[in-house]
Amino acid sequence: MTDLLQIAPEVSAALIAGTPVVALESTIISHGFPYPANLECALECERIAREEGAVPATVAIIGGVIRAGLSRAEIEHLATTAGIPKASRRDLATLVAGGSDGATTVAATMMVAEMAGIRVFATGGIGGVHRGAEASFDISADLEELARTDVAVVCAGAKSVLDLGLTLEYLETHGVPVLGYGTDGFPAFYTRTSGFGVDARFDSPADIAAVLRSRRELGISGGVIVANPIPAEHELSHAEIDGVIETALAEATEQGVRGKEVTPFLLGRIHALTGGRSEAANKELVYNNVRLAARIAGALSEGSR
Ligand code: PSU
Ligand code: MN
Repeated sequence: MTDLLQIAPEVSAALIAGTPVVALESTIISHGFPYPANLECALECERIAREEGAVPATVAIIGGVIRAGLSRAEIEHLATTAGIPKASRRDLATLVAGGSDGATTVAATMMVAEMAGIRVFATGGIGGVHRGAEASFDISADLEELARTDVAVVCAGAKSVLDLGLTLEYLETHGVPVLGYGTDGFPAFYTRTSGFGVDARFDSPADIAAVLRSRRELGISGGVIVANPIPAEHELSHAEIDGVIETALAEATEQGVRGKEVTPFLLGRIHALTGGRSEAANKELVYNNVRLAARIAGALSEGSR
């Protein structure tokens, strides 16, 4: 496995020393934002993790090698190269065997984080059950991964392009706790509320770390969602975003967009239709998640010393 998974020396040193590490995904770089916002976001995430005392481990596949921890040149490569495959669980081995690059989704990044021994991962929003899934069967592999893989995912909830009610039902069925950070409500990415609740509320990173520690002591495996609402000053209004999402969904149906293209298509259309306002909000919520993830990783490493 060591030849196929390369952990950057700085990441591996931190893991051995038990100091904080935060995993970051790369689908958000190659498919979540246009250039140059993607590069700016990826570099700023790494900077914030460091500022908070954690080593960032951006995950991707580079030339058929799974990597945890990238150089600046490699991040630039992911941000500027067109057509880097979106890599979820089903794609990992194919891309490795083919010597390809791949931009890892939440699902694939969780897998790599677990392989590397990284316990906390920050992203923007998770994939979920799509609206109309009763006909399309479009349920993100992120949910299945959350059911099985032992990593805490700090996110701003999920976009309402998804059916958030069904997404939460799916998580409940699979035993994935949804922990609200400073909130009783499940956030809807651009907005702080969705009308749905969380399973439990916590107001400090140490309290979330305590839950992760208890799970480990009890031998409970699988993922945990830490739902961290977008900061109020960057929130969009429900009125603004709901209309845009309806338009983007209608366009996707009209154009027959399917499979792994659905989520990137919707993100691209939302960014275009809001004239960059959603892009700015998207960046800010990701930064907010990286900050919290670093603090949770810090609290975990405090407790293990
Ligand atoms: N949601 C976002 N931004 C993203 C994604 C989801 O708001 O960039 C990406 C994540 O990498 C997530 C993936 O894991 O899309 C889910 O894709 P799918 O719905 O095809 O499983
Ligand atoms: Mn899908």
